[in-house]
Amino acid sequence: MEQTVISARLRDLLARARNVLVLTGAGVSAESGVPTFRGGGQSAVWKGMPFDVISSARMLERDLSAVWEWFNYRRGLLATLNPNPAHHAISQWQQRFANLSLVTQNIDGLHQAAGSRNVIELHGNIWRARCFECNSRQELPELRADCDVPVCTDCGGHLRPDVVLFGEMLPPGAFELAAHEAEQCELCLVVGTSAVVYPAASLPEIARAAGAYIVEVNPEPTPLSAACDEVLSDKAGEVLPLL
Ligand code: BV8
Repeated sequence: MEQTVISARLRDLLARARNVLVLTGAGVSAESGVPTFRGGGQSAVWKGMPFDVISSARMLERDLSAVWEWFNYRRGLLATLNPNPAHHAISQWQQRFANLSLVTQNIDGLHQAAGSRNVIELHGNIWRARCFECNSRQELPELRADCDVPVCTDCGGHLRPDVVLFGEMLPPGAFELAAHEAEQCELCLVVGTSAVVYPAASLPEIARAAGAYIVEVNPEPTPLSAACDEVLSDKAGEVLPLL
């Protein structure tokens, strides 16, 4: 495989930039063994259901225990996996840039496991649950074989995964903060996302409109590629440590 070419412009920006925004998707965790989503297109990901059906607000209303079974399965898988060189490279950038904003669509917690702090989790976190009644958040243990619905230790109400499902609003303030950082950044790195889920996919567009240099890291082209200043079409775990 020929070495990924990093342009002189990007090298210079990496040397001078103060405000850097990194947006990540499932692809940054692929080399850790976390399955990506669209790799499967609209095909079924769980018991004959496409991803944006089982992970939807409608499914939560219709069959909460099925949603828990799906997230228990994924937590069981994630419990055996570790951050990869892409996660570690990004966590080191916190010391490198004056203001590094890390915005992720991932719910796997691998950025934090690699040492990244103040991660803006646009779509929540699989290791937490939230109470329907009192809205309190609770940390979740690794493995729950059963699929019945856990109850809130504060009020006894039913808990739900503390993730953003399709058709649900993002956590209050999360997107607004990310959009603000996108407007301020000089360099925006978009790593491992198919850039089709909104409003997350609008962040690079906001950064670009504000004059930032947009770099995509993805072995496959995406709807965003044509709008990028530079595309590093390779695996994040191989490219990010080179930057
Ligand atoms: C909302 C948590 C307001 C749950 C997730 C505008 C236009 C069209 C549709 C909409 C729109 N606005 C809203 C919508 C609807 C919807 C949406 O965007 N639908 C899509 C399908 C078109 N958005 C919503 O519902 C959002 N909410 O808008 O609320 C509202 C409310 C009420 C009514 C109306 C509006 C909420 C969206 C969040 C849903 N929750 N996750 C869970 O995980 O189960 S989304 C989930 O899917 C992820 O978080 C992520 O966002 C997305 C998956 O995308 P990626 O992460 O990019 O992963 P993917 O597999 O697709 O791609 C991986 C990429 O990595 C590939 O390109 C591959 O080539 C690359 N790759 C692979 N290996 C590597 C690699 N790259 C680098 N290195 C490697 N080694």
